[in-house]
Amino acid sequence: MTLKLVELCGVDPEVNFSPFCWRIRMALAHKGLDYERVPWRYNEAEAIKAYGASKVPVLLDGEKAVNDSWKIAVYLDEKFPDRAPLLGSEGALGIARLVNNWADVTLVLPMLSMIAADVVGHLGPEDAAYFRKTREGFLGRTFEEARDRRDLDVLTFRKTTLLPLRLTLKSQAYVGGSKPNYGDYILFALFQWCRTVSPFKLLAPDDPIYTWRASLMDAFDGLARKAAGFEV
Ligand SMILES: N[C@@H](CCC(=O)N[C@@H](CS)C(=O)NCC(=O)O)C(=O)O
Repeated sequence: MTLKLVELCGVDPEVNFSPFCWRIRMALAHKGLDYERVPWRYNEAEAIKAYGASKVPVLLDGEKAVNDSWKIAVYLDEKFPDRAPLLGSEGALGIARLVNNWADVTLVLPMLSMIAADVVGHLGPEDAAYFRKTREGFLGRTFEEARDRRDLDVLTFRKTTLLPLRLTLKSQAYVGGSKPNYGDYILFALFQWCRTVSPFKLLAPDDPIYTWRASLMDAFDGLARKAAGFEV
């Protein structure tokens, strides 16, 4: 039975601009699993209700539906134990959970603030209105206000917010050590989300994080690099 991944897209189904969906695209590639991509847009809430979901990604495995990217990653390791582990030992899973929470609590919002204005042009009118209303609520400012301050915001983001990742990559090639694991995909997916919809340069080329991102863009035969997006 072919796996299916319900994933967020713009008017163009190739524009997949969800950090959470990109985590799972990288995870499925890591495990070498084939799957069918099912495009989903914000105005199709009904379509995923049947799976007990209000957000994507949703992974469909025959009759079973798994939603929430973290739960999907854990499910993939449990269901396909003979394929390359995403999380590995109990200890690795515990640390990856910390990375997942760090990403969601500390990184998503500042990144959204810097790229939100660029998302709107990729959406149909109904989704654009919904996206603006909900995300301006999260940000506490309009997209235009956010865009106007992003050249300053990015300096703090690079220097301070990303420092834990930079320090880690100074000692090891990947979050997973010598090879990438799900910890890398959690964080990489955030950068891939941004480059899918925005030409804004979140990283300076002399940053070890830039090199790490480039390496993951090339992984799996350039899955992420070949996807719709900007050169950043
Ligand atoms: N914790 C969830 C978050 C998923 C999430 O927020 N997905 C967004 C797309 S990036 C969504 O589906 N939002 C629907 C909406 O805002 O109505 C996960 O890791 O999968």
